[in-house]
Amino acid sequence: MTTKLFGQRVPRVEDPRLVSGQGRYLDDLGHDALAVAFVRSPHAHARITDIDVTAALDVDGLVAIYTYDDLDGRMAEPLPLLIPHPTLTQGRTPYPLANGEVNHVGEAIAMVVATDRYVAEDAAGLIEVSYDFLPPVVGVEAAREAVDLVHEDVPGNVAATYMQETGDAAATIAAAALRARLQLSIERSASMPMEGKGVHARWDDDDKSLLVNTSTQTSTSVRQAIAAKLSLPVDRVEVVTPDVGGGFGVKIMHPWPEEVLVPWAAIRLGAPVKWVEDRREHFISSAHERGQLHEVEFGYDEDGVLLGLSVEFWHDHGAYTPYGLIVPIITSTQLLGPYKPRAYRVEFHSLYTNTVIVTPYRGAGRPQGCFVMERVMDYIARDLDLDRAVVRERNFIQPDEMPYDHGLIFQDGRPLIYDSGDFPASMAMLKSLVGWDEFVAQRDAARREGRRVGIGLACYVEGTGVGPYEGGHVRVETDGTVVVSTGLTTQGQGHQTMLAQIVGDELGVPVDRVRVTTGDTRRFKYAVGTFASRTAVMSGSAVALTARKVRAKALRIAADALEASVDDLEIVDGRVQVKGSPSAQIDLSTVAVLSNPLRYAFDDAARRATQFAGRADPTKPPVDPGDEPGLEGTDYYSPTQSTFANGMHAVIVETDPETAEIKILRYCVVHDCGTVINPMIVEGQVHGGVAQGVGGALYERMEYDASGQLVNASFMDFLMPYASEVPSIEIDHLQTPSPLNPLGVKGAGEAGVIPGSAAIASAIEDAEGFPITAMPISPSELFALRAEHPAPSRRAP
Ligand code: MCN
Repeated sequence: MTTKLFGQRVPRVEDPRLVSGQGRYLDDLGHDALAVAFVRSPHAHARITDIDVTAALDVDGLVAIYTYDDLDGRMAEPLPLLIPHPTLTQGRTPYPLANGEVNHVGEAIAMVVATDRYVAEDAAGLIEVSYDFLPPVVGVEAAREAVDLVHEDVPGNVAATYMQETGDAAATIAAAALRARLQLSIERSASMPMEGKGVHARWDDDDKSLLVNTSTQTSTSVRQAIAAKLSLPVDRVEVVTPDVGGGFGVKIMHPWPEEVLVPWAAIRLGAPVKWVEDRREHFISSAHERGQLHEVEFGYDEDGVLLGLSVEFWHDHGAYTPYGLIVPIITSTQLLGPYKPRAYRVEFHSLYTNTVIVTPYRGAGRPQGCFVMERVMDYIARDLDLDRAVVRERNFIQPDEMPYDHGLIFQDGRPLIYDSGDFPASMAMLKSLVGWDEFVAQRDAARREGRRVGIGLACYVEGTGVGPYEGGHVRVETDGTVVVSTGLTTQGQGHQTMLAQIVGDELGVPVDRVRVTTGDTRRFKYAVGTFASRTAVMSGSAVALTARKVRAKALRIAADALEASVDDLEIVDGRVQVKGSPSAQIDLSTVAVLSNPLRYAFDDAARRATQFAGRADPTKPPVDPGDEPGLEGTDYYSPTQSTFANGMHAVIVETDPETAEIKILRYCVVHDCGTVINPMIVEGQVHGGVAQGVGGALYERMEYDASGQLVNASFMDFLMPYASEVPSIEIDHLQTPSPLNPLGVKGAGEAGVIPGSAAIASAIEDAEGFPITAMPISPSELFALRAEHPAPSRRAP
């Protein structure tokens, strides 16, 4: 194999198209379609007593108005609970359109279809909904108190309580020389992809088939969901995902109500129908995450070794639980990071509130868990006057302890077993990258000048590449193009490039000869989806295995044509040749013809194939008995467990002594995602993640008032970091290959975001000298904390 693409900084093949405006996003489709606008609840909790559409009926261009009463068949049932769990005994999911009650601002009540969106919005504005108000439950505290209930049949607002324990945490903590308790919280935030959700559906009445475009992370699951909800045979439904302008988790949900309502209306109306989410809808009717309150108790010894850890937390789950308990389960298991307390108990309560539902947002429960664990590490260091890095080092799982079994059950229902990683080596790299040991002198010098600077660090482990499977199809066309299809969708991660690198290496062809399709169920029907940083591991491995199959077939056919032994052949620059004797060669395109001689009359490769007359003879069977025609194959990869990536971040901040403004001076990342397929893409992924981590630490939060109104539901008020707030990011890679998959890879897509809040809290604490227990933190909150901790009482970190 001479074409070495794996591990190279191959420029992203999709970028010229995307950055020059050639991308085709959902709203670029369906200009002839009818447009949808929704009437959404302005109230957080209410009974609907009447929906009066009379005034809307006179609007010119109105086509239809639908409410719950119009829904038929399975459309009148609640949407599915996608990931059930034995403890989720009180799971609740919404109806596609509200059935008599609304449980958060933004819940859809009526769907208006019109000739264009303006008309649809005008008509929607004329629909009058009458309500009986119910008391809203907003925030974890109110949900915990349970004075009012979100769902009257769910006592205590508790959707589920789940506990896991290894060892005896209470006894271990009680027996420890030192003990402490912390209360730690993270507020709600949400992914804000540039492109919101959107659906476009066309019904072919002759064929009785439906073609749906949707901006999703999981086209195959949307297809199944639409078929089930609309009572259509699955083979009559295809879902094609166009370019997706970001997802970050929110587009995992399937089906979103709109994903079944739009196709349903397209069938009823016999016309194409489209809905594109606007930004306000994205704020109030898609999904949020992160909101959790943690009570932590721990025991440790004088060396800073964490002995026992007990965490109880309350997860703000919003009004419904369609995505199950995935987020709090991830927090509860991934909280442990690279550490190994002797005993660990975790219990969480998933609470209903009258707010938007929760789906995983990049990092998915890990930023909260990392924040908790790293606050514990910093607490121990501060209490014992030890270096914070040293305390971490004393608690690390060691490389020779891999694979490390925590004795817990992970999100995929399988044991939480770390497969690889070298935490001491990562820490050494991080300390050297950021200049950890030199920083104290710099900090003290800055202090003498009246400046407040601080350094912080945080470590995490991230389960990636969750199963159960992913597949790929690879075909060599008779013009030598290699066509790769997977069922996964792509939202900007560079999958076309990454998969082309893998297949290019396996088949000995350059990247520009490989064309990759994702998210089109007409091309590949079986897939799980793009989330949990699983594509490199799952689809990467699947297409590698597939390409190996195709390679083996190519070598077999070429060996026959060249009258050589398979073992003597190699593929170089798209040609199969005899090793050491490159003049004996055959183009892959010609091999493709030989595998399918019906192409004989049509192209150059076919003409070239005539020199290998025996195989190109149209009267001869195209393939050997047992072979399938075509130089192509399909394969699947199905791992026994997740693979665990890890990373460590260090950040230097400066806080303004007067205004409490928080500035990031440096941000350093050491990242271990096993074998790196494309370092440039991984670094891009880490950059994007860090930007979201900075946002989560310093700016982004969903501000609900007590009545359940999201008061910052626009980019005027929901602060996201600009380029000016995102520091330049220094990255080093440690590569400890995963033993679990054929490529040795671990995921990278969420890495950057996970330790943001933990590392920045640690740095602010270092600069200020008092504990930071809640994130995000704004300058005004820091200012208020300073008042609570007047300078003399502050403790030098
Ligand atoms: N990669 C690599 N070598 C590795 C691991 C990964 O080169 N050892 C590269 C791959 O080329 C892949 C990219 O990194 O293209 C991310 O790979 P992976 O970690 O497998 O993550 P996924 O492709 O499954 O993407 C999902 C992940 C998640 S969960 C969120 S959320 C997220 C993210 O990706 N959403 C994103 N990154 C995003 N990036 C963009 N632009 N938009 C989103 O919505």
